[in-house]
Amino acid sequence: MLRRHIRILSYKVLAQRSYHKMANTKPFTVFVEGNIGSGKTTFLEHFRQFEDITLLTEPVEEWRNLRGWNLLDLMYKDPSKWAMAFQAYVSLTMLDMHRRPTTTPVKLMERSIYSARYCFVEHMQRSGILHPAQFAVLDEWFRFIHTEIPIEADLIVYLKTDPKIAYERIKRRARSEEQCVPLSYLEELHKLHEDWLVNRTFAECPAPVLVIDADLDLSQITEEYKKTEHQILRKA
Ligand code: DCM
Ligand code: MG
Repeated sequence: MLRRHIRILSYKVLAQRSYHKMANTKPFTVFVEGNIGSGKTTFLEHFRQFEDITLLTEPVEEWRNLRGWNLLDLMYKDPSKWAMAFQAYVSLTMLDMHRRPTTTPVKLMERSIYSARYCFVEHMQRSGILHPAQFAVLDEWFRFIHTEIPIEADLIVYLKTDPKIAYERIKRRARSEEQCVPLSYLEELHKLHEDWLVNRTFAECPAPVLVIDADLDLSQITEEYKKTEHQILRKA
């Protein structure tokens, strides 16, 4: 009897130990957030030089090719018809990225399920692109994911950009689907990012925020990116 009791106790200790081991191996997770054209991909590329870091770029190619359909293009061409389907698919693909197992101690991820909800879906709701019933479905999905699936972040890097600069960059990079994007859309998205991450007047912020001046051009921005290395790679 006593032996059995001891055995049960030692199983418990082992279970606790392996739980702590798992907890300790959870990567330091960073979301890179910012407007369209704020340089998120360039920021991630800067970190490619380091070992022991997992870089997860936004799954734009999946949005451009779902069984042959370009949802990104459909959404920009006819938002009131396609915004719902597009954002539903964005949520699914982002959730897949959040849950992707990593073996490195640091994980850097372009955007998150949070910015999808608090910036893009929010804009589509406020501007009337989404019918209130469509918005309700997306919001219920978000709430369910948020409460049932742990999506944790340790840091948010916010690439703060003047919408006019973001607009010029979008014109320059010439992604075909985005050529119709007006400056006013970028201004509205900028305001939502600011309210969410800086002013904190809207929605919860899932991690501490590091604000980067992302207006600088490519020759100077590397210096700005370098300033974040310490916090992201957590060197002593
Ligand atoms: N996008 C969107 N809704 C989201 C996430 C992204 O409409 N929840 C769009 C904005 C861009 C494209 O996808 O046109 C890729 O984003 P970026 O270029 O900012 O990485
Ligand atoms: Mg990008």
